[in-house]
Amino acid sequence: MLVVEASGGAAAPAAAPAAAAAPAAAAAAAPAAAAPVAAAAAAASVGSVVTGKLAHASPSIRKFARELGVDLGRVAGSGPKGRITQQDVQNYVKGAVAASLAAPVAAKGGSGSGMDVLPWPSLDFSKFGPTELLPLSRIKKISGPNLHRNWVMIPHVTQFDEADITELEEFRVSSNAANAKNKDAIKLTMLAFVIKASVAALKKFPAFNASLDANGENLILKQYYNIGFAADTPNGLVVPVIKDADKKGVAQIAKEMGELSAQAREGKLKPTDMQGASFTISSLGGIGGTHFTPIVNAPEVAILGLSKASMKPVWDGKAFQPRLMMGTSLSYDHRVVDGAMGARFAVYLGEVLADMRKILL
Ligand code: CAO
Repeated sequence: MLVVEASGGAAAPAAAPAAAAAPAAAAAAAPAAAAPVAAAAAAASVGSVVTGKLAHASPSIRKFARELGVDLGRVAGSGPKGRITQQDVQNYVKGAVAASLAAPVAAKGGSGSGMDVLPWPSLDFSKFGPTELLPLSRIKKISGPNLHRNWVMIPHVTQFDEADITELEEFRVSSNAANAKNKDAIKLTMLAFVIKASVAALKKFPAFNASLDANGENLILKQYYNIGFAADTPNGLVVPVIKDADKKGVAQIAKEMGELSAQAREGKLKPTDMQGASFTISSLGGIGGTHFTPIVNAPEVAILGLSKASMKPVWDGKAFQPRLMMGTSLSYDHRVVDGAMGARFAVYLGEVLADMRKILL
C-alpha cells in the first residue's frame, strides 16, 4: 500500500521529504561509492605478479607506467628475461579495470555496500501474447520514486490490531440519521472520528508526531497535529492534509475532508493542501480487506491503515458477543519507534475508538 505527500504541483510529493532525506541518502551512498575503490585495489592484484624485485623495464616503459599509476612490481614481464613490455602494462590495466567492474557483482549478497541487485528484467512480452503500452500517470511518475525511497530507506514494522467500533458506528449512524432532514448537515464519516482518535494517540505518544532530523540524530517533535489522508483519484493517489486537527471537531474535519477529496478527484488541490502533514491515515474501509501494510510517508514517522469493519464474535469473558471490529495497520519507522511503543499506540487508539470519552481523561 503506497502513500505519498505532495509538496509541489498537483502531486509533487517530494521536494521537502526528498530534501530531508538527502543526507541519509548520501550516507547510504557513501559505502557504495567507496566500494569501487576497494574493488579496484583488490582487482589490482588480479592477474599480476608481485615479485618483490626491481622491475625489469626500459625508461620509456617506466614513464608509461608512472603516467598510468601502475606499480611495475605488480606487472609480470613477457619480454626477454622477464622484461616488461608496453603490452604487459596495458594488459595489467585492462585486467584491473575489468576486475573492478566485476567486483560489485561478485560481492553481491555480502558486500553491505548498497543495493547490489540484478538489473530490471527486460523482456519482449509480445513473444507470449498481445500487449498494449499504457504510460504511468503524472502522479504515479512523481510518487513512484518517493515510495521507492521510503520503502528501501525506512525500516518498517507494521502492527496489526482490531478496534471495536460497535458503539462509535451506532453513534455515527444515529447522528447522521438525526441530521438527515437538514440539507446543510455534514455527514459524519468514520475516518473523521479516527482522525480525532489519532490526534489523542499522537498526544500520548509524541514520537509518532515527529520527524528524524537531516542527520538522523535527533527527533523533531511537532506541536501541531496535521493529519494527511490518502485519497484515491482517477489519476492516482494524493494525500490532502487536515491542518490543526486537534483544534477541530469531528463535523468540521468531515466537512474539510469532503471538500479536499472532491478537489483531489477534480485535480484541483493546491500544493499547500498537500503539505505539512505530521501523520497520515490511509483508509480502505469503504472498499474491503482486513489489514494491509501502508508505507510510511517520509519524513513522517508513522502511518495508520484502516480496513473494512465487520461483525465478529468477541469473547467477553462469559459469552461471545457480536461486535463491529475494524482492522488497523500501523506502520512505523523502527529507527524511531520500538515494537512495544508501536503496540501501545495501536492498543490506545483501539481503546479510544471503543470509547471516545477516553479522550477527555
Ligand atoms: N469499515 C466499514 N465501512 C466503512 C469503513 C470502515 N472502516 N469506512 C468507511 N466505510 C463505509 C462508509 O460507511 C460508507 O458507506 P455508506 O456510503 O453506506 O455510508 C462508505 O464506506 C464510504 O465511506 P466514506 O464516505 O466515509 O468515505 P471514507 O471516509 O471511507 O473515504 C476517502 C474517504 C477520501 C478516504 C476515500 O474516498 C478514498 O479515497 N479512499 C481510498 C484511499 C486509498 O486509496 N488508500 C490507500 C492508499 S495506499 O495506496
